[in-house]
Amino acid sequence: MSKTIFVSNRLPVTVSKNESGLDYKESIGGLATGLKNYHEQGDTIWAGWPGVSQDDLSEEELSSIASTLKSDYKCLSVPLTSDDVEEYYHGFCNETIWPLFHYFTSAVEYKNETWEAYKRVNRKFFEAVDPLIGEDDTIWIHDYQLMLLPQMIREKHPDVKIGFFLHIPFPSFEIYRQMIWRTEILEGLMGANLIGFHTYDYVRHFLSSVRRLLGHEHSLYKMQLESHIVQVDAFPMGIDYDYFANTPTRENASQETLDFIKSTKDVRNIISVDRLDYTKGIPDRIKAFKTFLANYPEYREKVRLNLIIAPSRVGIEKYDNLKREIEELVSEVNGEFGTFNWMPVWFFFRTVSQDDLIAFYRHSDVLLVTPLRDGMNLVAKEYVASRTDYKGMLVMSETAGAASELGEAVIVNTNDHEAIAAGIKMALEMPEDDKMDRNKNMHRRLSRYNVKFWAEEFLNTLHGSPEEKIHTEPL
Ligand code: GDG
Repeated sequence: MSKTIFVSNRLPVTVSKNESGLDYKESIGGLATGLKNYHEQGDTIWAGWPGVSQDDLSEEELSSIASTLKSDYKCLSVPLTSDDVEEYYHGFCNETIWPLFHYFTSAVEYKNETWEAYKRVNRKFFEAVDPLIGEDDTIWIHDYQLMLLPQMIREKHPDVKIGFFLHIPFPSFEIYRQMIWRTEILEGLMGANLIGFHTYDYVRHFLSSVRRLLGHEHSLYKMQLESHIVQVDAFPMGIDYDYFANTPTRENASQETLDFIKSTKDVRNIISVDRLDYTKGIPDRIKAFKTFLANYPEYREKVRLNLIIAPSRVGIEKYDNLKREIEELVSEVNGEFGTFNWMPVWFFFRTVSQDDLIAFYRHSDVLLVTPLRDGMNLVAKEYVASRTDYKGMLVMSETAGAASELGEAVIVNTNDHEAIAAGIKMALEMPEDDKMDRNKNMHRRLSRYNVKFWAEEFLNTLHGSPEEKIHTEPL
């Protein structure tokens, strides 16, 4: 019987080791929640690194993790050493690919050792997955950590269906060509039968790099190679709309969050939610809020910015410096504009539960999402879906993938603080019926193109089924 194998760097469950033993927790993030239902119901196996280095574990712990993941979660553990994590994940993935693909070219580091580690770890994933592969199986590989894996699998299993989805932007050719190992990476990806991106811009950029670096022309998004046909297309990832729209706030949110919400009901609330990352544009967002308070003094004491930032890539210098920069900017705004009765910016450096997040979304008049670059940005979609009263308004930068789907939001240039300030004002003052109309349109789209639709559309296209994707946008 055929099965589907998902492969991603991290699993939908994260293992950690503490004094009382091994702990298993659901992973946070769009991919984990997105494919969860599929994985729970279908004939699937999910392969990935469980989140704890193998050198921190005894032989017994390693085999206990492998068997628990297999029996309780249908997952295959791909063990990585702390050197792998350091050189491949922190190194090549996060110091080379991540900044380059998000257009932060001056932050990119090119090191032969980390490239070697990237190849080595992609091979480890191959060796872990290889014994599972049957000739009728489908393999769906996710994201920038595993771009060499499709070709490794293709060489050994020429007839299996291999899909690849990139969750981050694919940059324009002028940016991508700066990558030293640009050809090897493209060749790795071209082992897939289907390569998916969030937007048509990324599809175009990818096809242009393939044409200029590998010489393959496409016809209607398809390229005929000697061994197989590669199809490339846009599959904008959706969210679990029903969950965000229908979860009752009061039953599931924590008392602390409900008390917080009660205490802020007399001011207009602006919220922003991100992982700590320099691509998310957090310093510019705080500066823009400062401009808002300077330009529109009538809003002082009447509005507050709740900045929720989830810790990410802790211990890495760039990220620690970013946190300090944010702290300084927050104190600067609070020092300059705060009064004895009012603090303009509230900064929370922690993760909150998904139900608390929904409570925050529902309570906020505006969600401010201003990434410098973002593959999609699911937070924007979750906010709109959670506000089933249609009374919130999204202010979003044009450089988030989600901006091409949520055109009814207030769209701004993230570098233009004056424009963001004016956008906040516009969102706060938008007439109710205008806001309702815009939100209803966005709700219709989000409920139809939800995460289930996304996964099914990708897999149907990969299988070349009758529901195969029909192009709606020209290249
Ligand atoms: C990558 C791409 C693309 C955040 N803080 C908390 C929390 N979250 C959840 C959000 C959302 C997810 O994490 C973040 O997703 P994003 O899409 O905003 O961003 P990335 O993590 O950078 O994801 C991105 C995505 O992949 C999917 O393809 O959209 O462009 O960079 O679901 O709700 N969840 C909880 N507590 C938090 O504190 N529970």
